Amino acid sequence: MAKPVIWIPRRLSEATIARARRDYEVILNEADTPGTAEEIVAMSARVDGMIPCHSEHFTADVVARLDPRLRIVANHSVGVDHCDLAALKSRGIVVTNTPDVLSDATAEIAMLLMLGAARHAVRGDRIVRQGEWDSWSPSFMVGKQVTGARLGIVGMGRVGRAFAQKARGFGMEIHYHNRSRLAPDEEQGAVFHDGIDSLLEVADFLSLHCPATPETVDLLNAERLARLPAGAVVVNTARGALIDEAALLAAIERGHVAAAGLDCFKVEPGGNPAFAGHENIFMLPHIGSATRATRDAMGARALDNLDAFFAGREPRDRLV
Ligand code: 8YV
Repeated sequence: MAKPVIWIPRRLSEATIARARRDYEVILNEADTPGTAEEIVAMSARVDGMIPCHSEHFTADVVARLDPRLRIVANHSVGVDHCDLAALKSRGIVVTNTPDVLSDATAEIAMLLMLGAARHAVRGDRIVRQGEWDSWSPSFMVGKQVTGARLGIVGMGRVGRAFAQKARGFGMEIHYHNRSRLAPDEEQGAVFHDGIDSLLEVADFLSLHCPATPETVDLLNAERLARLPAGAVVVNTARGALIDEAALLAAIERGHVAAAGLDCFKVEPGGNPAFAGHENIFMLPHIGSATRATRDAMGARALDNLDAFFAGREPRDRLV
């Protein structure tokens, strides 16, 4: 039987590409450029499945124009805000994602951002690197201590829980808000807040781990930022859409928020140039899941989902 044809628009890990080529007829975008709407639509007439990243946008308009040949979108991502799931469902296209396998890598980046923001990593690195480190004093670059502080987590899914686990190693007092309260064995002593406002009031450090949906856009707005304790640190490894960036900038500029660690932005790639002048904003270019082991695991999970689908089984991570 002929192998199904799949499109891989981005350069996934070598192990992923090798396994894909073994089991499928692969069309790979060697240029590794984000798939445009026109490319997605054109490819849909040539392939049975796709393994897109969050850089390929399946908007309602794109989905309406897809060729009926395309039967499955097996995302290489846990977040699916780049996909109009309702539109894909109405076209009968199966959609999967890659949960679990990226939780630790993303939690590591949240930890890096939290520590780096709290302890002046940007300025410290710059002055040493640029030869501007010409004095030292006990009052020099004094930061905010993480150990023992209160950590507020918004979204206690897999990544939120992985981050909480790492933060326990720093003796942090964990508070969280989630749609539903976790079971005690998952909570592990974390304090549940059934509303976000009471969580914000105790969050010396606040880390966002919820998906971007129409309900969570600008979740962290001016009013909510004002609820944080003075000198709080904000961390975002989830999606840029969750933060009103102008409000965050204003809170940083007036010192109410002491620092921020951001791996995602409203505009990607690129980020927010207005943040660049503030060394207490520690920024990374959306690399939460970018470790070799995790990229291999994400690729394997996406291929497992495709394999199940083409074998007539239910893909493990089917969303619609
Ligand atoms: C990925 C992500 O790097 O999985 C997600 O939702 O945001 C990132 O970890 C990216 O989506 C890879 O396709």
